[in-house]
Amino acid sequence: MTPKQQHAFDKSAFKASMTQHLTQLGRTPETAEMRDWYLALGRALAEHTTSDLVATENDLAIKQAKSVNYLSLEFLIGRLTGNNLISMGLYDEIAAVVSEFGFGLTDLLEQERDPSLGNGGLGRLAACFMDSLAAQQYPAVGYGLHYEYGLFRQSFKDGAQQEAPDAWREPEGYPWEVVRPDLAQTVGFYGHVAVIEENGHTRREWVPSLHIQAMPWDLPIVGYQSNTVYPLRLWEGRALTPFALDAFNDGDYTRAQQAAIDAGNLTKVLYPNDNHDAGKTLRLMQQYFHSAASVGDILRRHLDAGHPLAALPDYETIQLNDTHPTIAIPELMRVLLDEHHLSWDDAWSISSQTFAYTNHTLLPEALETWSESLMANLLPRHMEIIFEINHRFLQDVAAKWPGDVRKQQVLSVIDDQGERMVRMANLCVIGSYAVNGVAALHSELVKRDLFPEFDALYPGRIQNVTNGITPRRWLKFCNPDLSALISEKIGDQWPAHLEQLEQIAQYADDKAFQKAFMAVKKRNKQRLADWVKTHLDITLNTDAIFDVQIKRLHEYKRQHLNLLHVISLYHRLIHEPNFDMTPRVVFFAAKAAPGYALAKSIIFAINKVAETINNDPRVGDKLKVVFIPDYRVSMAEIIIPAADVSEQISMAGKEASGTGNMKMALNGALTIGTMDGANVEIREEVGDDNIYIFGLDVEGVNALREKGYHPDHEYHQQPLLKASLDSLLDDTFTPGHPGLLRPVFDSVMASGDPYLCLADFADYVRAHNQIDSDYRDSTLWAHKAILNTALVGKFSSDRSIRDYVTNIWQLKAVKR
Ligand code: 26W
Repeated sequence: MTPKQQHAFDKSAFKASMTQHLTQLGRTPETAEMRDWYLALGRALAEHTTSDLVATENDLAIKQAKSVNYLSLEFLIGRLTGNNLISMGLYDEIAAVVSEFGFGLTDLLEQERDPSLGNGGLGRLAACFMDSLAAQQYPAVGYGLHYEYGLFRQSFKDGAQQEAPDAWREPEGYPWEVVRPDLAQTVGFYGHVAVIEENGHTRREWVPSLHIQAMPWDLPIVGYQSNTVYPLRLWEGRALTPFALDAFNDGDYTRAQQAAIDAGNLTKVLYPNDNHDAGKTLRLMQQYFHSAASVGDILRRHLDAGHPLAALPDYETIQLNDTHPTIAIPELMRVLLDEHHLSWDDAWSISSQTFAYTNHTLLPEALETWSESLMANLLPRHMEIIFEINHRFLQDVAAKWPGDVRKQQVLSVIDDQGERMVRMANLCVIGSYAVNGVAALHSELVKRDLFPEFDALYPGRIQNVTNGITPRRWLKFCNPDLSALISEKIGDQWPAHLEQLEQIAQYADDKAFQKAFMAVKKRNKQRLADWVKTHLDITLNTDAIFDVQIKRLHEYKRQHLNLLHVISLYHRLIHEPNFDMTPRVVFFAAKAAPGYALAKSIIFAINKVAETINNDPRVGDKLKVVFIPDYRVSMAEIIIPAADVSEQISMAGKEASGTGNMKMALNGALTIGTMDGANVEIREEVGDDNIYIFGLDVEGVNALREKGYHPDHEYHQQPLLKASLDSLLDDTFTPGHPGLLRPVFDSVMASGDPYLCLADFADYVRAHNQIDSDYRDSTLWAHKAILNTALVGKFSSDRSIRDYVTNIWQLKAVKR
């Protein structure tokens, strides 16, 4: 079949297929409900993507080409149906089919539960990268875990976060996934290392005492207009039965029993921590399970294609998405040494040319370390291999810096100050041929502050690849009106060539275009306002500035700085008779890790402040505060097109990149932000006049720390700040219950304000005042908003992927 024939759409056959799938659900067109129709649609479409997936997998040209294997514990893919329809070029055809059955396609798409198989930025980035790999046809496989429960569902009870499990697959299963039992792997745990004598040689071999089956589920990553479907292969843990009792010695037996209970739970839940390493055994088990199954599958593909083991780096590269899959390095070494009997040097040469590592955070509490005793118990052979890697590495260090014990201490994989810990980031840098940060500033800080000695030891190894976002989901799909307006002006090739958006800059002062652009924004604001009315019963004024902060709740992201600004506006509205402000709606959406007390306190405080302000008749519709619960990809798709202002206000040096900043700028929002992460590069692209930069930069932060920072000085010197903070202590926002918001107050006072909210407050208020006045000049604002959309083409994840391909992976596109 030629590609054309393959994609020719046969409407009546497709309708028959949908009806057939309804039958399999035990329904008829007469009895079927909306959900059944959605499931039938998904399953009918999945027939096509599955056959394209298998065809892609068996494509000889792909088997002969080099592939990237993207290893990530998180893939935050969002709903697939709408996006896949766009990629398949079938959106309008299917809308017609669905309407003949009596439904609207958008209503049907709303039935899909988000697969929330990630926490935040890192997981969403992995999803954008898979999209861009498929769109540009760079051979790729994504490897992740098939969590039974995705990230918890969030609701609020009296303002406090409640968590509920997210059974995203529902009883009928997820229509897009297909189980691949023929590709199952077996993964070992615990046990001991056997020393085997063989014709004069001794070799070491791991004898695990527990085996767990890794069952792969494939989700289709459909390339935009590319006829290529790559697998996102998610491993599910299953207990292997029957239980091989005789394989255990007495000592291992009970432990293995206990472990078997864990085994059933292995891929039950996604760890909800974002940027915080909790060091739990089950998490290390998940990581090893993921790594071992993925390495096993990569080697199977490589050997099945007929390639020699030694040629692995020519055909496969393995990208480690942060340190979470680091254990894949000693696992590949173990397989090469113990199962294929390669020499250490040969195995190390293969392994160290195969792996590359991306660092996504500098926060010390996020840098993974595992206790050596825990690892030696769970993975005894891997621990030996890690020691050997480290031993050889420290010899190199000693050769480079003779007698420098401090260098050996900081570079060693083992941290032996206190309980001995394995530093996963060090293992990654040593075992990879490339390391990258995710924005220019972040990569510089990785070199300068996190890994200066590694940078000296391996010059050029640490690189930058600035993050990006897929323009298919984050403009074409989520903002159809703006997409149509853009296509009217510059044609419809921009979703695959985002730099073309630059051509709309010439319309930034065109009155008719400004009007159309702002009319689209207004409709998107109305769509969000309708959602808020329906779900939260808050009435919003769409002439107000829609000021948006949507991201995980973390102290370093400073949602509480935003909150202080909100409180200051409220204070002025009440206490300054002449105070006037442009009407504003401040939106928050954020989940807090369930064990992160301060993050939960900040959520509670935002909700209480919102309740008070929204119900105070003196405020009217000048100011509203909306906390949208259960932030997720499908919610972002509604919020982002409606944003006027994008809050990117982390303390400088702490946000590695940010990607929400890119999404909102692309949809015509103006950023208020610090000189942090990718904000720096957004400013470079859109120009100083079209972004609101405030606060201390990295040097300023360091200088202030050096000099000594005293938040109480700010408190006493800035009356508006003081008044705002004091209202957290009295009962302004918690009538009859003063003190409930004290944890937030204490975080910036008694606890020393570690992220310098108070130091940046005054300049933040100044920037917001500028926004307030600029927004009133609707021509000026339209000009700025259009230029944001026009000038952020650099942040397409297609460009990020090309950077990886050229500077790191060395892949060639395979056109199908
Ligand atoms: C071990 C616990 C844990 C879990 C997740 C530690 C660290 C993480 C992630 C690395 C946190 C994360 O998502 N980082 C974000 O990555 C994005 C994609 O590169 C960046 O845009 C964000 O700035 C960064 O915070």
